[in-house]
Formats: sequence, C-alpha cells, structure tokens
Amino acid sequence: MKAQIEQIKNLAKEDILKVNNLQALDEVRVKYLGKKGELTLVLRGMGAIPKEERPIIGELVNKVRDELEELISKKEEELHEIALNEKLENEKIDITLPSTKIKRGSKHPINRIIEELEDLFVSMGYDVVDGPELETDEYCFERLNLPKGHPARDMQDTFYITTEYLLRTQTSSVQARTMMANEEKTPIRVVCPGKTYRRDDDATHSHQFGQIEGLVIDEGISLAHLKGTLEVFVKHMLGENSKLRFRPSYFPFTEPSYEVDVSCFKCGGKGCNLCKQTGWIEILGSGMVHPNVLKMNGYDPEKYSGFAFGTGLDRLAMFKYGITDIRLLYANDVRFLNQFDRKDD
Ligand code: 2U9
Repeated sequence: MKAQIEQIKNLAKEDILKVNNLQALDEVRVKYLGKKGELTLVLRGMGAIPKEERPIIGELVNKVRDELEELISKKEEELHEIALNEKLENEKIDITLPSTKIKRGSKHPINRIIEELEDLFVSMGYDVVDGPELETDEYCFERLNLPKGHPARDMQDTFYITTEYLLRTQTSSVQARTMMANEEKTPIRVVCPGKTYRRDDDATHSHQFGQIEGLVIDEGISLAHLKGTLEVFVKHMLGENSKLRFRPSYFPFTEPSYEVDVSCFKCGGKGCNLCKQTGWIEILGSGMVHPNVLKMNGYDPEKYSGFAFGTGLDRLAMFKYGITDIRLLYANDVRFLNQFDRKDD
C-alpha cells in the first residue's frame, strides 16, 4: 500500500508540473484529490489492511494530500501570475503615443454674431426672446400695421403655407407676441434673433437668413434713445471709430423710420468696392414704433412710446468675417465652417 501511495504522489507531481492552465490544474486536483480521486480511493481500501497499520497509512495519505494541495496552490498562483502578465502585456497602452485628435465642431459665424449681440444687449438690460418660425399672418403682418392687401405684403416675397400660416419674413412677430403676452403692459426691452424666410435666392440673398430685431417700449422713449442705442450696437460690432448716418425711410411699423448707414470699415469712408465708392454701408433699419402698432398690441400711445430696429445677421457676419457669398453660410461646407474654429473660446 505504501508503494502505491508513493507512486500516486509521484504521478500527481508530474501531472501538476505539466499543466499550463487553471482548467487542467483543476482536472488534476479532481483526478487525485476529488471524491473519486486516486488518493481518496486508497482510503476506501483501508478495510483490507491489518488494523494496526491503518493509522500509519491514514497519516501517510493525509501527508501526501497536504503536499499535493500545497503544490497545486503554488501552481495556481503561478498560473494566475502568468495570466495577469499576459493580460497586462496585451492591454498595455503606450501613453507616450500622440493622442488621436478628436475633431470638434466649430461655432457657425451667424451663431457667433448672435451670441455677441445677445451679450451686448443683455448687458444693457434687454431680454432675449424667441418665437415660432411658422407664424400666422396676424402676428407677421396685421399686428405690425400691415393689414391684408397692403402692398408691402408682396406675396412673392413670403412663403405662405396656407392663407393664414407662413414662414416668418422677420422676427418682428416675436415682438408683437411679447407685447400681447405682457398683460400688465409694463415696459419692454427685448432683442429677437432668429431664422427668417423670403423668396429670394442669389449671391447676396438666401431664402433662409438670420435676423435680429430689437424693441424698447416705455414712457418717454425718444429718438435720442434710438440713436444712442444703435451707436452702441454699430461701434461694438464694426469698430469704435464707426460713424452712423440716419436716412429718413419708410416702414409700416415705425414712424418716423430711418435706414442707418455705417461709415465703411474697409476704406474708412474714402470710397471702395465694398461701399460702392459711397463711403457708407447700409446696416440697419429702425424707427419709432408706429402708434397703430402700440395700440393694436395693447399699449396706449398717449402714455407709451418706443423704438425698434432690425438687421440681417448674414450681412453682419459677411462684413465682420469678409465672406463674399451668402450661400457659404448655408452650404454646410466643413472646409468653410472649420475656419471659425473655437480657437478663441
Ligand atoms: C414691432 C414694432 C416695430 C422692427 C424693424 C426694421 C426696421 C428693419 C429689416 C432690416 C434688414 C429686416 O433683415 S432685414 O431685412 N428690418 O429694417 N425692423 S424697424 O420694427 C418693429 C418690430 C416689431 C412690434
């Protein structure tokens, strides 16, 4: 029996040394030490040996079992170490490699203009208000002193969806909504940037374009407030040395109305191709809010007065960034757009 136990021990040691993975090691453990293992079966044969030898054999079997279990757990540690080193080798990252450049989007020039203007007017106490692009005739025209049949409604200029619904031609509808929503009829100071739509399409007009309009209504608002505000606007956007020129004009929703020109920022007013040799560039429309518009939207023209202005964001962006074709703003060409990368953000 002792020789048998010795042989089992030697065979088991050979098997343990040979395994190269945890699965095979477990099979060796079961083969020799499991319930039906070769060493365990020796104990089953104890009945066949003389009584006085049984304690000796039992002790020998336990000693061999402990030895094999010790060998198996050492081998297990070795295999775990090897597996870990392989994992570390396979998964290691060379942190000295240059990182892959993550392409980021860039802020669209029109959005840059909007943010710059929003910051400016919010700093002057204005609110920024948005409104629906699919508008009603009521808010886009009627409440702006443009009754049905008024020539300025000019059907071929407007995208009508139905006789009542259209794509807004200007963000003025948002100001009219703001006036109507203000039930206490308290003072208003808002700017309304957003997309507007007109049936135009050439190098300087796009069927979709960006606009920002402003509206101030309070007691005692005068032309001086309008001129002062627009001076801040133009100098902030096109340079502190800019000069403004107010030319009498006509809009149905303002009276008096003025087109505002800025001294040409390219030639300083001497005359060039940009300002068509005039030294001036038209930049804004403005005026004092027409009394009819105040009245139609719930404000008493005897008590309140106001001014309003509007400009195309595309033109501002083209002037500011030297863009020659308005269609570049809507072509979504990444080669154009990523020139406005967030370097300065
Ligand atoms: C209300 C009352 C008055 C908004 C105004 C202009 C002058 C103007 C154009 C400039 C270029 C639109 O993008 S553009 O084609 N706008 O010239 N807009 S005054 O006047 C308002 C608006 C709302 C209730």
